Amino acid sequence: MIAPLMSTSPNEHVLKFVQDMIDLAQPDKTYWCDGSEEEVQRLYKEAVKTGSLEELNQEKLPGCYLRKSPQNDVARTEHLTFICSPKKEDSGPTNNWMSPKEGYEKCRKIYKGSMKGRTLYVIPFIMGPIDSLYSKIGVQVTDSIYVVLNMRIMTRMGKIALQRLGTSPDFTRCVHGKIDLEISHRLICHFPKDNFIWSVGSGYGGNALLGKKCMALRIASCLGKKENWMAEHMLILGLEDREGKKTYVAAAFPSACGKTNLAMMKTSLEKDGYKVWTLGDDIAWLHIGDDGYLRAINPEAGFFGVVPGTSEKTNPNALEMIQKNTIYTNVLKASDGTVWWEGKGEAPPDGVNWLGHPWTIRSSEKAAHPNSRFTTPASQCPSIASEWENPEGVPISAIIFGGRRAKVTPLVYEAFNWQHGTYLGATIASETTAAQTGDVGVVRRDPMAMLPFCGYNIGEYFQHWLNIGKSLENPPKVFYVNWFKTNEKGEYLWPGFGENLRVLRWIADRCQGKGEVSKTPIGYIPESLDFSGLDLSENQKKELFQIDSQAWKEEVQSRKEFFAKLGDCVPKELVEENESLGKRFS
Ligand code: GTP
Ligand code: SPV
Ligand code: MN
Repeated sequence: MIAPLMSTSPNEHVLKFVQDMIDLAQPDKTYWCDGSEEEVQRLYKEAVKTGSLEELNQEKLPGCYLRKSPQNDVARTEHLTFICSPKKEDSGPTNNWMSPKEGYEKCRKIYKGSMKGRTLYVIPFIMGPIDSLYSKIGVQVTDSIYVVLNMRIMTRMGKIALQRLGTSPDFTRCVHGKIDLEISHRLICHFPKDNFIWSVGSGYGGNALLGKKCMALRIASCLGKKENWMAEHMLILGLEDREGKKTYVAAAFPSACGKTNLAMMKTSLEKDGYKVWTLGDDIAWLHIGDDGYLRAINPEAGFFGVVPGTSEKTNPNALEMIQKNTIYTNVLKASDGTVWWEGKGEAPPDGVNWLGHPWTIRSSEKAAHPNSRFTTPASQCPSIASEWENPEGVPISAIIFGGRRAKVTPLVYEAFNWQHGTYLGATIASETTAAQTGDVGVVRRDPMAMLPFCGYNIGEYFQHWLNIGKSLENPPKVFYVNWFKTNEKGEYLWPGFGENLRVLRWIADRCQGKGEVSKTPIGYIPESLDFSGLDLSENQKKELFQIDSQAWKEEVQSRKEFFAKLGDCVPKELVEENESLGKRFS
C-alpha cells in the first residue's frame, strides 16, 4: 500500500483494516484524507470535474455545491438496514436481523472488486469534540467523493483523528461503497459486537455518512448500554432568559419532525430578553456527570438538515447559515446558479429540478425532493452556542419528546416523573415523513424517535432509560410536545417555528420550579401559556389543550397492543404506566 502523506501515520490496526478493504475492493488508487483546507478545495474541484457535484453561483453562494442523487437513492432505506448481532434476540423485535456470518458474506460479495477504476478514500474521523473524553473515533473507507466532502463537514476529520487515536485499536470500522447505487446491491449492516459497519449500494445521507446514524446512534447506543451512557436522536439547545441564565434542553422528535427548526429558532420574543442558542440538531450523547446531571455533547460537527420549508419566516438562522460552504442535495438549480425549493418563500425561478429536468412554476414535478438536504458546518450557525464544543457537555434540565400527530396529543404536557417520562418517550406516535422510503403520513410508534436507530433490543433500551434515571441525582424533567395538531379542515392549530419559544419558556420555568400547572390524567398541562400577540381564537386555544377522553381511551388500547407486539422484553413498569393511564380515564 502507498504510505499516506501525513505527519501522523495510521497505526497498525488502521493500516490492517484499510489494507483488507483494498485487497477486497481492488481500487486503482487509495487516498488518505488529511482534513486540510487545501485538500477540501482540491476535492471539490475534482468532484465537479467528474460530475459528482455541480458548482453553484460562487458570487452569491460562495463554496456551495449541488448534488443530484439517482431517483432511487434519496432517503434512508430502513427495510435494507440490519443489526447483525450474534443472537437474533439481541437485535430485538424492532430491527431487521441477519447473522454476522450472513451479513459479512453478503457485503463481501457485493464489495469484491467494486472499486476497480475508482479511488478508495480513507476518512479517519472523530465523533464529538476533539478534546472530549466522551468522543469516539471512526475510520471510514468509501468510493464516494460526495461522502468524503460531507464527512468533512459533519465530523472532525483527517489527521487529527489519527493523532487522537494513537496506537489504539479502539475505533469503529466503517466500510462504505456506493457500488452501482442499485437497490438490489443495497445493504446497511451493523455488527455491534465487532464495532463494525458495512454499507453498500447507497450514496445517501444516513445510509452512507457512516459517522451519523450508523455509528453515532446504532453502534453508539450499544456502546452506551455497555458503558452506561445514552446515544439519542436529539437536538440540544440552550434557552437564555432575561437574567442571562441558560436552561439546556434535549429534544427527540422523529425524522423530519422539527429538531433542526427548534434547535436554531429565532423569535420575535427575543425582544423580551429570551434567546435560543444551538448546540446540536440531530444527535446527543448523554453521560451521567459528576454533578449528578445528564450532560450532553453533540457528536457531530455539522448539520445535515431538511431543505424544503426553510425560509426567512420559518428558520432565518438556517437560511443565513446555508449561504456559504454548503452542499445542497436534490434541490432546484436556478438558471443563475442559485438554488430554490418548495417553501423557500421566494418566487420560484426557472431552472433544472432535482431530477435534472427543465423546470418552471407550471411543471407538475417537484422542484426539490421533499427530503432534499443541506450539509453545513455547525460553526456557521448564527445561533451557535459558544459552549457547543465543551468537552464536558452541558447539563440537561429538560428532555422533550414529540411527533407529528393531527389529533389526540395536546400542544405540551409534562410527565409526572422520570418513569412516566420514559413511558411517554416509549409510546411516541408520529406520522411518517419523506426522511425514509415508504408511505408518508402513516401514524407509527417511534419510541424515543429511535425506532430506526436503536442498535439493540428495544425492551433493554427502555430498561436502560429507567436505570439511567435512577442513577441521576438531578434527572431532567420530561415533556411531550405536538406542533402539528390540526383543526377539522386539516390546518395546523399552532403557528409553530419561532412561536414554539412560548412553550420552551414554560418548560424552562417548570425546570426552575416556577410555572403554574393543572393536573390531568395524561400529565401536567400549563395553567396558562403566553398567547399574547398571536392571532388565535378562544376555540383554537382550547383545542390545542383539549384532552378527548374517548380518543385517549383508544390511545391507551393502541399502546397496549404496541407493547404486546414488542413482547416480554418491555419492562413491566412501562406496561403498568399504561394501565394506570387507562384507569385515570375510566
Ligand atoms: P431530521 O433531520 O430528519 O432528523 O429532521 P428534523 O427533526 O431536524 O426536522 P426539521 O426541523 O428539519 O423539520 C422538518 C419539517 O418540519 C420541515 O419541513 C419544517 O418546515 C417542518 N417543521 C418544523 N418545525 C415546525 C413547526 O413548529 N410547525 C410546523 N407546522 N412545521 C414544522
Ligand atoms: C433522519 O432521517 O433522521 C436524518 C437524515 O437526520 S439521515 O442522515 O439521512 O438519517
Ligand atoms: Mn435525524
